Amino acid sequence: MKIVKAERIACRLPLRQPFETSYGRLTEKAFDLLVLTDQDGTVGVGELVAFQQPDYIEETLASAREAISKFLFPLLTGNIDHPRDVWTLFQTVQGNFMAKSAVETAIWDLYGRQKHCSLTSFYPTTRDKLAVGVSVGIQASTEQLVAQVADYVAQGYQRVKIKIKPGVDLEPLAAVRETFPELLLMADANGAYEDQPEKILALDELGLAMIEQPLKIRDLVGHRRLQKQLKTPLCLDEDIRTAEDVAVVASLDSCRAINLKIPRVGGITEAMRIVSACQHYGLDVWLGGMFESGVGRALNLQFASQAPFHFPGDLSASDRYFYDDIVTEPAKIKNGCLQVPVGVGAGFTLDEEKIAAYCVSRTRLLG
Ligand code: OSB
Ligand code: MG
Repeated sequence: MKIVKAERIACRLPLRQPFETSYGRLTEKAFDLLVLTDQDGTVGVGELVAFQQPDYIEETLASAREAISKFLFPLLTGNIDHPRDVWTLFQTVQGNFMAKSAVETAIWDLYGRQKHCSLTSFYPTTRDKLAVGVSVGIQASTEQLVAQVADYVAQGYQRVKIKIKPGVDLEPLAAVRETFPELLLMADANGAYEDQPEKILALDELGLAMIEQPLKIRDLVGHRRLQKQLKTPLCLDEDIRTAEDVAVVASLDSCRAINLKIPRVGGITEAMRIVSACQHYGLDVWLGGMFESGVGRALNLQFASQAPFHFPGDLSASDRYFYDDIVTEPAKIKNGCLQVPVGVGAGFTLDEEKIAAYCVSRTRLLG
């Protein structure tokens, strides 16, 4: 294939509830759809999920847009035989993972549509529905948190992740644990405990499935030290960008699990390398989220249908995040599961009316 046309559709979807983490508060999700067309008129779409602030990782929507138009598109001028080749082409650009992922996943989607098959046909064994979890932001009070968790449990979510920060940790988590003794429960600190790791040790008796990224990015030795003192497995999120990072954290014993997000690692090809590395080193791997719209969610559901993803991911129904979505069939929860989309490519169909309603700007980038 040869990419002859590219358009960026900037969108905003308001969130049903603000999402609070140890580093900030999100009230709407701004994202771009990257629409690529090849010489035969086949279209592929990728989602740029970067946030407006560099508070989760270093990339932003603005930095990723610049990386895409200035550095990544110029690498796509030739013929592309297979989407795997994009990974190789992009090796000359350092970092900029979410930018790379937006382009690479659009090319995978285009490739699947051109071959009239679902991207699941490029993955090893797959499931048709997935047990899913939900990530709950920091709430105003413990009562509100317990009520929120009860609501999600009633909706069928099979695993609950709770955002924590110093001072909003042991008490709310213990209250949830007391109300739901059997719940598959975990916590995510987004790196907030660098100066007080002892507060993480205090969570060790709650029977948590894991604790995600307690210490700051790159403190792999600190994570190793903490893991040694804990029964609860640690999980790394922000720290894992490549399969080589998996080799490092496995060798150090910094964690026992990886939260894999396709955009954080630069796309599907690197995500596959990471799954293989996790299997090689015996680390658990599960699929995380970035408040994706229906486009990124369909891609995530297809990817997470692979056998190694047995632990329910941050793959929630569209209505957990948004009032409305920009695809014709937003993900819905049924018996605690989401269906893996079966359509061609990444399995979504854009809803043009909804895109017109939530689009902020359209920019022709190529052609
Ligand atoms: O740390 O996993 C995280 C959302 C945005 C940025 C970082 C994280 C998250 C989540 C929610 O925890 C994931 C989701 O449900 O999409
Ligand atoms: Mg996380």
